Amino acid sequence: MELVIEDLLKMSGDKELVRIAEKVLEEKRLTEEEALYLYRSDDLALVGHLAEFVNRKKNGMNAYFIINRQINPTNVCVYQCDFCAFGVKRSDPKAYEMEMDEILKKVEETYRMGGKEIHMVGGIPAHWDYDKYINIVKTIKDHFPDIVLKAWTAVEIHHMAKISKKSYREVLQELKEAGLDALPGGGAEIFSERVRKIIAPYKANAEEYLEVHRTAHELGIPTNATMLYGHVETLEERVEHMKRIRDLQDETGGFQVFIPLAYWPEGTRLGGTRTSSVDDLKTIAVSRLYLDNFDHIKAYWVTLGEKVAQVALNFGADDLDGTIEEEKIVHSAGTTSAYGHSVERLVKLIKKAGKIPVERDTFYRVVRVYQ
Ligand code: V47
Ligand code: SF4
Repeated sequence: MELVIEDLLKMSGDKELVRIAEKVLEEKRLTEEEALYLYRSDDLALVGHLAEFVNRKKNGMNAYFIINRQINPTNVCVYQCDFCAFGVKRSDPKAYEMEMDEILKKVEETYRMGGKEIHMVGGIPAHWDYDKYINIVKTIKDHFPDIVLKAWTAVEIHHMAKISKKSYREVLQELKEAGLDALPGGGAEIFSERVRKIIAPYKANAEEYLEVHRTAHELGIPTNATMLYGHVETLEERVEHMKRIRDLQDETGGFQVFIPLAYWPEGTRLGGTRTSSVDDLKTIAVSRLYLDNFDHIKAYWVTLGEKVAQVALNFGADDLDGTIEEEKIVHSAGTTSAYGHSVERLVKLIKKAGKIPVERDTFYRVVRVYQ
């Protein structure tokens, strides 16, 4: 790998790119300007090789996946973010709310299949009270104490704090006592105030998102971080977003994985076009290179598509997420990926990428290696 990078460096006529590459090889931290330079570079092969070089130092040839299920208990949402085709008003014919029995049935199916994780997030319905969120967590964990519950985004936690007049700490502590194990990374979008005003003016802002995650880390609840890219943001705003996440990770070390989410425009009020594969791969690579304090970068197959996600495993990513079963959020916005994948399919995707498939749990502990 180093030999290939050396050849690519020799062929590159770009002195600044070569300087940054040498910095990466010496394991030095990149500045925001350098991350931006990599983003703007046309030398996708070199940027990708550098990211993969760093990834292999951290994860060897392992590529992770998990047997999990996404459950979205409701799509009713007061916020109506312009990039989202999932959240609808309560009066919308597409609006739904799951009963507790339905949620438990889905958890049970996953549990019987050997599933390790339930990833549960939804819209923000104005008529749900605080106890409802706590009860959903408690009921799932009372019935299935072994399943790991990664539930409610920072946006939902912020909302719970608002309606219950409790602090983030109190809400997270009560959820933890009810059985919550981890927080997913959703709701981050892009932290820039300019962008948030356009795409998501009403929900928790950057400071609130980061404060929820900081508090969760302090309480020993691990969390994930995301970035929704490819809509109205600039490359500078993407790097600024990653900087705020890297800074918090320096402070707490509580993030497990960074997940770039490619924007899908269909059926959204914001509209726009899909990201290119080059942009997707560069975003994976730059996040691997810039976020030197993250062990894991997820190539989320739902937004990237199976093929780009598979290639991303050679551009710095080491995780595909999981079997998922029934993804609804990005499917509402037109993704052409499957709703879920079998273990066999994920194992094959990873093997064909030249990597070793490793089934993991939510905390990246190894469950099974598929040699
Ligand atoms: O916050 C909404 C995104 C997120 C669209 O933590 C869209 O392991 C693309 O965060 N096009 C929720 N994306 C999903 C999420 C997630 C997914 C997988 C794993 C984890 C994890 C977290 O979905 C939202 C938003 O950023 N989203 N609309 C759209 N039109
Ligand atoms: Fe609601 Fe989340 Fe969709 Fe925004 S992104 S409308 S908060 S479901």
